[in-house]
Amino acid sequence: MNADESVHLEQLMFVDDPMEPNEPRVHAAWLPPEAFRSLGARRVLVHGDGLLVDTVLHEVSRACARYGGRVWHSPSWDVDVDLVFALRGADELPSSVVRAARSAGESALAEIGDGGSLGDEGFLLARDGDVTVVLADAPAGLLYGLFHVVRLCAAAFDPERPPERHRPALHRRMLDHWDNVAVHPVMGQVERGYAGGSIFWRDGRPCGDLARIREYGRLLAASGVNAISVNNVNVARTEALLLTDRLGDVAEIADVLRPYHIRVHLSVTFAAPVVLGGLSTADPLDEGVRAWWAATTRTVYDRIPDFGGYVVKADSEGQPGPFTYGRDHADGANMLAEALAPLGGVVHWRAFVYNHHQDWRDRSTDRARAAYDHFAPLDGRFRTNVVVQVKFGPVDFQTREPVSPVIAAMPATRIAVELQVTQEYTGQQRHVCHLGPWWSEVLRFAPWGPDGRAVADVAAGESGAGGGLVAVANVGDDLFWTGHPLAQANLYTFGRLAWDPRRDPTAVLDEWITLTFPPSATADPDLVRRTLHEIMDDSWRTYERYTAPLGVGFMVNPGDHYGPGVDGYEYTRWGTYHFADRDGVGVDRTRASGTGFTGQYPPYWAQVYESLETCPDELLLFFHHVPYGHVLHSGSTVIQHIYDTHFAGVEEVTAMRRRWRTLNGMIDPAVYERVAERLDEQVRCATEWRDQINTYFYRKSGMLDERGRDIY
Ligand code: GCV
Repeated sequence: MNADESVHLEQLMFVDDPMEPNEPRVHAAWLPPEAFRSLGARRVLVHGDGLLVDTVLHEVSRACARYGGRVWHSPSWDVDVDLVFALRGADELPSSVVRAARSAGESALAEIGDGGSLGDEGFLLARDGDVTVVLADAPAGLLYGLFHVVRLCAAAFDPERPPERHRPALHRRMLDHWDNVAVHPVMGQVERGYAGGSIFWRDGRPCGDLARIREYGRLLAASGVNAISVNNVNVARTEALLLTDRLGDVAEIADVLRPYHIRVHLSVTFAAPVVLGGLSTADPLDEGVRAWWAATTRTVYDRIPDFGGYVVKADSEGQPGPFTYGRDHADGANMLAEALAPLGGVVHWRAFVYNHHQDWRDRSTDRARAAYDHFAPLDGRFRTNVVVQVKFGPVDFQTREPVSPVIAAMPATRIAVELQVTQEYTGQQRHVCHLGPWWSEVLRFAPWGPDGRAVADVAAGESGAGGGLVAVANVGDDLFWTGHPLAQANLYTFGRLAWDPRRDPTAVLDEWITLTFPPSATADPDLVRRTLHEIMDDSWRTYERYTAPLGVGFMVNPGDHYGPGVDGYEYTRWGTYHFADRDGVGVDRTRASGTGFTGQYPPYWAQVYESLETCPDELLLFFHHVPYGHVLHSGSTVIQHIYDTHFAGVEEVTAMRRRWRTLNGMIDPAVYERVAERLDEQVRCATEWRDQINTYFYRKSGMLDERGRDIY
């Protein structure tokens, strides 16, 4: 590639206009200007009013200014157009094209059936002769319809395109930022953040780059996300003040994100009445405490009328909570819910509660049991604006875990399922690990057995009243947002699966590839697409192959959770053990002889997991302690499986790096270099995992690799 081509590629991939001229530019991620080419070359009519319609208008105008199209906003004369965005309730216009477009939209909706409702966020896309029509009941639907047109590119204008209606399966599609306002002495600016500092906070103050926050909102809206919480669930002194003295800082973020239909939530400390209000107690049943929360919450809504609500981590890993006052989680959550209810807010109360002061000698305590033991008995006691937010697995965002039994245990409670986009345990954005297939597996899992409802159905709830899907965010102030440019795909995929959990994650990845690496911006689009799929499609399973085997989990370095530390947590208080000895490995969680965790599942899975005959290989060591010679359903022994997968994992990573190198000169050089550098680290780290895991189990078991490969 010559220098001119390189400059050209760079211009196509980076955003310049929304950024302050003196700020470092930021990667455009899945919204490069080029992705708007097809839309921007059209004649577009936008009909409707309001903040979000203005956003649509602004986006379309910007695209048209760049690519030669034209835009009209509710014109009172007839115009020839290719594309109409119209709100169903907007005033009639003396424009035949709008009338025709609307009536075509209405007939298409009638054809689709189901009362023709598009809801608060849905939209219809239909063709009317030569015109593409996007119709919505509410402005948010038009915004989502706009990004759908962007994703479709030329296909949005295909005369043969049948009408389609889109409505999100889940009402709340939320990202939790574990961003600290003040730099934490151990966790830094962003807890478990792998992409530089925070985009919201820097050294105790707002970071002030509102243009960047706006750009973030834009990206999130294009993926389908509609809510964020702006600070860490571990709330320290400075962060606590966001609720009161520093509410203005939160309001500023809310103002910037509002045009992209993103509601802001806040993590609060349960001890706020004491630490901020000067009360002597935070007892949820105390009248003074309730009055304090009610008054404080009213002040929040005075300043941020569309405020989403509170996120709370209570009685967990040292955070304060109702236990101090002899109350339970329902008492605590309901008190906050009571303050939020009249104002339309919700409290996301996290179920990540366990004893982090365990004694490893005590084999009867099982961290996996904890969330269920704490929360299942409380089902039916939570107010309707409480959302119990449950990590998808019973332990802690591992590369492989069973689905948390809490999800099926609280039919009378609104449940949100929590995923982790930030790659705390999945390579920390130094490794390629595309999580879409893993999340898809979790969301499709049917906790009551194959014919029952899926996890996604629980999160959606009856008539959409569920708690939704939440994930810990992975962005920072890094040039590429996510440190590893390919980790952007995880953020995008989260939003798209939250919108429609049934989507094929590979198709979502393909969509991300098309947007992020527009075919027109590369000399060989097929090579780019194919190579990215080859590298990313199976990368989560590759990561699993070279790390902790067969669902046993952890085995990471304590503290930073990066790289192998097979016995790192084995004798600690955190309750994450593998119990490997000379004869075997794994955690006996059966009812027959172990901790009884299998009994927390509805009968179908309780039975499947209980029995060695039926327990799936990939979760074997999560549920059972077995000898190294135990034969898996795959036909391999446990020990040979460990050796084989670890050698295979490193080979796959080496192949990823080789494949990536074929893209040199095909894509933006900055992206190329960043990924290349991270793949070198991935090869190094995967090799370290392979050698430590294989050597550890060889030394424990004394059993040779049947293929005689190097083990130390
Ligand atoms: C925000 C894990 C992480 C912690 C995190 C916690 C949580 O334990 O290591 O950093 O704290 O999960 O989800 O609250």
